[in-house]
This record gives sequence, C-alpha cells and structure tokens, in this order.
Amino acid sequence: MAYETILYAVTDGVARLTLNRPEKLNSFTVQMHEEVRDALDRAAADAEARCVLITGAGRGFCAGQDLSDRAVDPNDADAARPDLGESLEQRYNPLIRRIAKLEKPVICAVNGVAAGAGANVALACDIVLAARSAKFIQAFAKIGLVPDSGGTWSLPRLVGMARAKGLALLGEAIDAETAADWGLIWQALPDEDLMPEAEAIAARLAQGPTRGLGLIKTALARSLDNDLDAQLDLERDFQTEAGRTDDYREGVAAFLEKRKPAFKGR
Ligand code: T3D
Repeated sequence: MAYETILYAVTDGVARLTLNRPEKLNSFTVQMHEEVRDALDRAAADAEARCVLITGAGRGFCAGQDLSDRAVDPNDADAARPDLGESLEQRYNPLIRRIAKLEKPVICAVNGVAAGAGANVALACDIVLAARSAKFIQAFAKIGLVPDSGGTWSLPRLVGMARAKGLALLGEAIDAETAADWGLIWQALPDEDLMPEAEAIAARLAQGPTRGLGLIKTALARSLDNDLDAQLDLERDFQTEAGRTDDYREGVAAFLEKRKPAFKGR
C-alpha cells in the first residue's frame, strides 16, 4: 500500500510511523486509519522491525477524529446521524488492539497536542514521551462524546479514578509535565530533546531481546485482569518460553564474559 497520510520506514531495527496530516493536526480520516493499520501490520510481521516509534508531523501529535468528516447542520433534525459505534468497531478499536497486542515495544513521541482519540492512541503505546509543549486533552465531553480508544479503561488504571473523572468530564488540557507527574506518561522532555531521546530509546529496544520484551509487554497487560495465582502461572509459562530463546543464552554468556550482549531478537 502506498501511503499518503503517514510516513513509514524501517531502519536500524526501528519501524518509524509518522502521522502526516499536519494542517489538520494529524486527525484521523478513514484513509489514515487504513494506512496506520497497514503499517502496524507490516511492523508486526517484519522481523527487521524490533520496535515501533510513532510520532506526528508538524506542531501536533493527533487531534483525534477529523471532525470535518462529521459535519452536520444542527438545525436539520432529519439529517442522518452517524453510527459512531460502527466507526469505533471498524477503525479505532482495531487500532488500539493492534498496538496493545503487537509483541514488540511501541514508543510514542508526543510532539504536540494529543486530543480525543489522539490522546488515547498515545496512551495505548508502551513508552510515552512528550515534549514539554505538548498537551493531553480528553476532548470528547466538549462535543458530547464519551472517551474512546481505550480511554475509559486506561485512564483510571494510569492515574486513578479521581483524576480520570476530572480529565474525562472536564475535558481540560493537561501539560506534559503534569501528565508525567500523574503517571499518565513515562517522561516529559524539553522540546528539542524529544526526538533524540525517543530515537535513543528506540535504538536500545531495537537491540534488545525482542521476544522477551514482547512477553514482558503481554505479561504486564494480563496482570490488570489476573489474580496473583493466575499471574504466577503466566510468569512460569512466559519464563519457560523466554528461557529457550537465543537471546537468553546470549544474555547470560555476555554477563559471565563481562561484555555487552549482542541480542538477535530470537
Ligand atoms: O467520530 C468518530 O468516528 C468517533 C470517534 C471519535 C474519536 C475522537 O477523537 S472525538 C474527538 C475529536 N477531536 C476533538 O474534539 C479535538 C478538536 N480540536 C481541538 O479541540 C483543537 O484543534 C486542539 C485543542 C486539538 C488544538 O487547538 P489549537 O488552537 O492548537 O489548533 P486549532 O487552530 O484548533 O487547529 C489547527 C487546525 O487543525 C485548524 O484548521 P484550520 O482552521 O487552520 O483550517 C483546525 O480546524 C484543525 N483541526 C484540529 N483538530 C481537528 C481539526 N480538523 C478536523 N478535525 C479535528 N479533530
């Protein structure tokens, strides 16, 4: 698939995906959804891609759904009302599931405002860095909607119910440093440091024990639903698998030989 609304390239083990509709703050159209889905499927299937780095072009990260595709005449009571549930089912939910189930680390470099589904796509990623000038806005209530793209699931888990309710009901922007202080994201950085730091983390993860990292991601996600017994069983099974990888052998050998491991992602 040729891309018109995103940029995508894999180099040095990193699949870089840039949302690229800067004039509309990288808001989602059907086409952009299709292209992002295709790119993430490619990253998942590509053994050369050992982590994914998502960011946005221009001054914003992503302003959620492109509302020009939802334009209505509020005075026309007979105007057709869109089935937004269908939009979630067909596009936003598969996107969030794709990021969550991708067995490779997904880094998000939030370069500017992240609003609506744009904020929750960022929060679905594994390591979220943000420029200090970036803002996170659960903009849904401002247009009569409910946080989607996993927001009602991730917000209480990340910041607790009181802050989740404040963010979702008030729809106010919070800045990147507050987001980091609250545990919504990993780190807020000076704007000029965002991409260098995101690239450094991506390079590190791309040279990591890819299968083990994928298992870590899945184990932590499952912990949110499992009780301790179930999680201990899961850790046993995952450790069995990790212990059989070439990368584990290399990790132990490198430790004993006092050298840096050269993981191959196998
Ligand atoms: O519909 C479904 O399928 C259901 C799923 C819904 C998921 C959702 O994401 S619903 C929430 C949709 N998003 C929003 O409500 C956010 C709307 N945008 C804003 O509130 C503001 O733009 C921001 C707070 C994000 C940024 O404000 P600011 O002042 O920095 O920029 P701006 O001037 O508002 O925007 C710059 C341009 O981007 C502007 O275009 P123009 O006037 O220069 O031609 C603006 O219209 C455009 N833009 C920003 N957000 C959107 C958008 N165009 C279309 N859709 C947008 N979401």
